Amino acid sequence: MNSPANKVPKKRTVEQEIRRRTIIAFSVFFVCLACGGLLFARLYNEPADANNVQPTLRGGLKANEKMFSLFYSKTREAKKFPKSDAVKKVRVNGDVGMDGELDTSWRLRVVRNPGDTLSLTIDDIKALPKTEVVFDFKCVEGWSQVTWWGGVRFSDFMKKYNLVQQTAMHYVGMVTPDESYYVGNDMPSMLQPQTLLCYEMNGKPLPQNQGYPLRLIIPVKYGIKHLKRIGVMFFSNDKPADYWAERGYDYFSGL
Ligand SMILES: Nc1nc2c(c(=O)[nH]1)N[C@H]1C(S)=C(S)[C@@H](COP(=O)(O)O)O[C@H]1N2
Ligand SMILES: [Mo]
Repeated sequence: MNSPANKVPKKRTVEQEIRRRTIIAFSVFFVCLACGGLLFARLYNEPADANNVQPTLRGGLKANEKMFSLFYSKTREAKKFPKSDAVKKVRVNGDVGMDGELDTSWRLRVVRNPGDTLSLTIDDIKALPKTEVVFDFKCVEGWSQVTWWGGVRFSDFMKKYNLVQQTAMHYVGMVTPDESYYVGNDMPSMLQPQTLLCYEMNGKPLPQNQGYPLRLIIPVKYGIKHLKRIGVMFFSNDKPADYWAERGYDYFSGL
């Protein structure tokens, strides 16, 4: 049974071994190439959805989104910085829905329920307790900046205006006054303590091109979600329309 003869492996010559390994390497290479080719052909020929994204790619994005929202915790905070780290010259990026200057007729319209809209002045909002955040603002384009913002915590705002019932909804939608830029954010991210209805930057009123008189600051999300110049705010269980998600970006856009 265990005779030494059985244990001696069949010896290959060096040339045989090289040939064997070469064949394996090429086989693996061609199998991978074929798989890659098939996948590419499939994606290439697949009809795009209404937002110009192939369902397979969209599926990947959805899976990612699900994974990240599973890991999301309401208490998670974006890294904090001292005010002295905040840049003086804050980059201006994105001007959709920002045409022209706003005058004093601006109001924040909050749709408490369909057909029941609250109308608030900027002084109403400034009368609420102020919170400041200094965090690293990140844009999907690949730049980031430590910036300093002031305003009322969204969660404080919801309490003060008796909107606690609405915090049970899954999403908050926001739209610019001209309705050309719009975002949807999930409620847990909105209720996170660093999320602000923001009216100050570097301790001064927001400049026009940075969202005067009121913008969203939501540090757990990429820049695309920080809507400037809020006109209307509403609550819903379905995903509100989202400008960049419609153009193929991740709806969750979490950090
Ligand atoms: N109304 C409006 N808000 C917007 C945008 C826009 O085009 N219109 N662009 C977004 C993007 S992509 C980024 S990175 C941030 C930039 O904010 P900032 O101009 O204050 O740096 O605003 C976001 N909010
Ligand atoms: Mo951005």
